[in-house]
Amino acid sequence: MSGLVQFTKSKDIGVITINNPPVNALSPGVPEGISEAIDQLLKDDELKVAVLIGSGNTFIAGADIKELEKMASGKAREAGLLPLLLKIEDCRKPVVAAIHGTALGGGMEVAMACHYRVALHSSNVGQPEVQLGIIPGAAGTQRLPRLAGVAKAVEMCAEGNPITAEEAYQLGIVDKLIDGDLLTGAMAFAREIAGKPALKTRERSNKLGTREQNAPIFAAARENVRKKQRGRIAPLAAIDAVEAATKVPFEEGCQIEQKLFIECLPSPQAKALMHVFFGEREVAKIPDIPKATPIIPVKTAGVVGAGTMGGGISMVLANAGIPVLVNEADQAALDRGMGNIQKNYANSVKRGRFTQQLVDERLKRIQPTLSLEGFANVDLVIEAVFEGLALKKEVFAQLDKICKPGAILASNTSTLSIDEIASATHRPESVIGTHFFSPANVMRLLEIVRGKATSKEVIATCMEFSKKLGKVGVLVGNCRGFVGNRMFHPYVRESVFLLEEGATVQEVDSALYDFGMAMGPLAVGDLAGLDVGWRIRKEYRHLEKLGIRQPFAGDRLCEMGRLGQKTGAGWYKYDENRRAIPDPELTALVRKWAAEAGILQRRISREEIVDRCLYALVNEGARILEEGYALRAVDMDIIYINGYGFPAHRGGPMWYADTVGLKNVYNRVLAFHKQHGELWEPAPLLKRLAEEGKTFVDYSQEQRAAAR
Ligand code: T1G
Ligand code: NAD
Repeated sequence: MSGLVQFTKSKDIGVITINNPPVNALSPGVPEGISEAIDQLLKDDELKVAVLIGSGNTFIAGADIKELEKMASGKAREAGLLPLLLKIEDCRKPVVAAIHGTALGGGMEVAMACHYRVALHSSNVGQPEVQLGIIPGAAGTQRLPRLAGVAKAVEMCAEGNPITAEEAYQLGIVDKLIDGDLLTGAMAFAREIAGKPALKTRERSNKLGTREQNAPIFAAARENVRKKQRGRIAPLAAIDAVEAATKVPFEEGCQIEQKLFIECLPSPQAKALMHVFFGEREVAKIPDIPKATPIIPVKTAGVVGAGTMGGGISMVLANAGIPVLVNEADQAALDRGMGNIQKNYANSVKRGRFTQQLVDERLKRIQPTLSLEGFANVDLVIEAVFEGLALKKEVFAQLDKICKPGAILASNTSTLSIDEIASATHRPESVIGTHFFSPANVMRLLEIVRGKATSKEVIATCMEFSKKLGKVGVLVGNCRGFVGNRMFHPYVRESVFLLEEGATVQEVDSALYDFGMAMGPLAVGDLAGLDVGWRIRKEYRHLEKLGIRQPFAGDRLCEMGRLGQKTGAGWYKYDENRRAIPDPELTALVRKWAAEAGILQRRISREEIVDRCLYALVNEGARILEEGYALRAVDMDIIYINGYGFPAHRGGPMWYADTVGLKNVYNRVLAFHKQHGELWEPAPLLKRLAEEGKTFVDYSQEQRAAAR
């Protein structure tokens, strides 16, 4: 038997152990090993029953996604798991799946083909395939409704979120919850059921419901997918497959599932989502920072400034169990900040997200203070005062005097230089940027900004800490706007140019919304406040080259007091519930301004809107990548998906450009360059890769190889 699966005997129980670290994925050799173990179980007359268990931290986390990627691009073929699962299910000696960690995807499917399932309380089970752009491929959509009932099976297969062992037990997926040692508990259970007939999941039908009962369940599930997973194909395919389980016999249902699985696997969405899966893990790897780099323990924290961001950041810390001191400039601001935090938590209780007790515990961890004295003992400080260099330097100089040696001093600045801020201290090695996104307690992205003196320990700690906070930390270099906002700037610029050239607000926003963005760029501007960009533009106006077109309509809006949602009007008008209302008068006004400025008005296609906005972003991305401010193209993809509402099923902006073909992107950029001038100067890296027929992924791989 391969080293990936071991078969041992313990009196009359055969123990099949999967040993394929780190997550016991069903890589080549594992299914074969299980199959051989079943043969041995059947051959050996002493054995009455078997336990199937995973070694290490988990049961089976599913198919090997690296293999799926190869299959998706036609580089590998696999027989599939279905024959193995039938073999397990048809085995006349019962097989008990013993679950700890996670039983996901193919792992869940193996467990459901076993005759019984026992699980540790701490474990989770699920069919997460849709999150990879595919559907269960080994009868998960057929066996799960037979165990869990149709409604829950549809939800699990279409949304992909795992459930706890506790819930799985309530639903009948798991037969027994185990306290203490899993193998001991599983063997005791196996002995209890040893003489009994082996139950076959595929022969159960009492939970499959009637057509009348099921029709509204499927209709609601489809509607839900259209709303919450806009543009994705796999969730709808998963629903079709579960529906088949309720209408046709098991074997036929499996064929329908296979057909849908094979359609999803090579789809651009599946390739993009698998890229995102590995990308989210890759961003944690920093080439010059070894895994063994010491981590600074962060047990307590301080936040300076309790405004929009400081308040949200304090909640993020408290939610992760860290006691936080929150400092403000004066009592009124402190009361306002604490009031907002309390209001936010109260809303989560109202919406049923948290219990009152949980919120009380969290609130207790947030201590308001007007003095920085208490900051002498904290391990980490996050500064979130107004965006102004002089003020930030003053705050850091104070922190330098007060904080203990080794404390991490972080700034939430979105535009200022971390090196400049660090220069106000005598310990620039302890200074770093932690750029949270608004609302900080909701958005998953954390840009971690490395200054030129920031120590490896401080970087490693912040990367690790981001996970504890439930964020995806992406390390970026210290350039203006860092990575996310630097790319966002030309994207927004083009959206305003398009208005000035004759597109309407809705045309611009709906083209990008339909592409898959969570919101159109103009609606985002209204949400964030148009004055943010206005102020930055005014501050940096002296750096603008003369004779180069700049968008002006946004600034005019600000001059009129239309700052966005907060003033009831920006690009849109807003009703008292902050619902956006199109404003034809504004369109007319922009057209008038444009005519006065001599800008030709024309009809603009949706395709041009998408290309102008996204290729401006990608062109800047190519510059950032070549300058080394982002480590890899995929880092920018992860930034955009988690911080800017870019659709994950398109893989992020750089991956999207790769899929369009860099030659095509480059040609379009060249055409815009000709038409619109200097701002569209193609990035040298984009030009080079286009000419060499390569992708951004190729470039990142070459960079990695060269660094070795
Ligand atoms: N295949 C290959 N590699 C995997 C993997 C998998 N299924 N799961 C994890 N890894 C790698 C991961 O890239 C990382 O590598 C390391 O393991 C640790 O992961 C037939 C078609 C299990 C909850 O979608 O959700 O079954 O970065 O950092 O936080 O119907 O990994 O160290 O080199 O995430 O402890 C369905 C995906 C597949 C589960 C563990 N299964 N995995 O989380 O560690 S499709 C999934 C996870 C399928 C069938 C179908 C999580 C985890 P490296 P990690 P973690
Ligand atoms: P804000 O105006 O809402 O809050 C700033 C707070 O800092 C105010 O409550 C103010 O009273 C307080 N403050 C000012 N001086 C202080 C001092 N000396 N000591 C203690 N407190 C002081 O601003 P914000 O939107 O929370 O932004 C804070 C920082 O986060 C800025 O650097 C900003 O660029 C950055 N940022 C903002 C966003 C966003 O969307 N708002 C997103 C990412 C980053």
